[in-house]
Parts: sequence; C-alpha cells; structure tokens
Amino acid sequence: MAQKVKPRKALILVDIQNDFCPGGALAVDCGDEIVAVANRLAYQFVGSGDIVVATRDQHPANHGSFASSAGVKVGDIGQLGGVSQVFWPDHCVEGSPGAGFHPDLRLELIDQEFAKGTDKAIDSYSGFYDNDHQTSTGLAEYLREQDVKAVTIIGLATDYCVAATARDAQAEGFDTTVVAEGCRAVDINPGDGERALAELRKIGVKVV
Ligand code: VGL
Ligand code: ZN
Repeated sequence: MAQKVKPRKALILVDIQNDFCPGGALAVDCGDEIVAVANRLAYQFVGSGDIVVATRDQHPANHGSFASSAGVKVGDIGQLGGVSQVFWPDHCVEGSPGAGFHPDLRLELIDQEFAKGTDKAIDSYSGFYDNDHQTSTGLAEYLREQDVKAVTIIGLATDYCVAATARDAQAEGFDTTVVAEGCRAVDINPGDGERALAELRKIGVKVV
C-alpha cells in the first residue's frame, strides 16, 4: 500500500529581521519581543514533525517602495505597480545587516526561506504573492508539496506583512491561525494592528 503522508502544519515566521526590530530602519516597537515566541513555537513544530518556514523582506537598494526612490516623504501614500503604496524608509536592502534575521532567531529550526519584495517595481507584503497578486514567491506551492493543510503565522508587522500573509494563506485554502502574542504592529495610526486582526477574524482566520 502506498504510504500516506501525514497532513502537516506549517509555522510561518514573517520578516523577523533586524530592520523591523528596535534600532532598525523600520523598527516596530518591541519587535524583538517576538523572537522568543518564534523560537518556542518553531521548536514545538519541528518536534511534532511539522515544518517551519520564514519569509524575508529583501529589497534592491533602489526599491520603489522607498520614499527615497519615489522622491516623497516617509509615510506618504501613492501608487506602485498599479496598487496603493505606503512609502517607507530604506529597509531590508539585500545584503545589508538590516535584512538579516534577528540574531537570536534559531535558524536551524527553519526548513525553508522565502524572499519577497525583490522586484523594485512592486512591493510584497504577503509571503505568498506580490501586492498585485501576479507573482508567487513559491510558498503556496511548497506548502502543498509538503502536504500542509494548516498554517500558524507570527512575525512583523501585524498591520502589513502578517495581515497580508494571513489573508493569502486563508484564500489559498489553508486553515489559518495568527498567534497575536507573536506579532507586533507598525501602528502608523494607533490601533492599526488591532484593526488588522479584527479584519482577519472577519474572513475566518483564527486569532489566538
Ligand atoms: C513590512 C513595510 C514594508 C513588513 C515590509 O514586514 O510588515 N512593512 N516592508
Ligand atoms: Zn519592505
């Protein structure tokens, strides 16, 4: 009889990178506090035969989402690649220390990494697709190959990359859970993180 592969879960660690932690170029308040949560969950997933993947925001130096490239102020809103874009400080430039994973993150527990935001003409908040939904990072395909049915998501930042990754995971048919304790928000407007979690609940994502 053909051997049946056990349906698996995946832990998706979103953008746990230096530039999103205190001292980084796009620092999220207390962003580093989630590293301990990431390590604990990753250890549990590996121990139960499940898998751990990490997304990594990785931009060329002149990425179109940078205010410096667009010639606008940080926080301004405009268009990039045909979709609405917030313009950010230069961050997670490929090869720079800021693009590296937080030094305390236990990389040996991560099965596979997925880079995003590598095309300067479009941003990518989700770990699955660019913001215009035209280009896949390969994450959905990888998870299906691994027979993953359910995903647990944590990381930075709640109101951007975590929210977008969770929306896409749910839309791709994965049973999707976000662990709020493992996320921190940019909160350009106070409450953005909480509102993002409320929106996720509305579409059926479990927020625990
Ligand atoms: C992110 C803004 C720009 C994130 C990435 O990881 O949430 N936010 N690039
Ligand atoms: Zn980015």
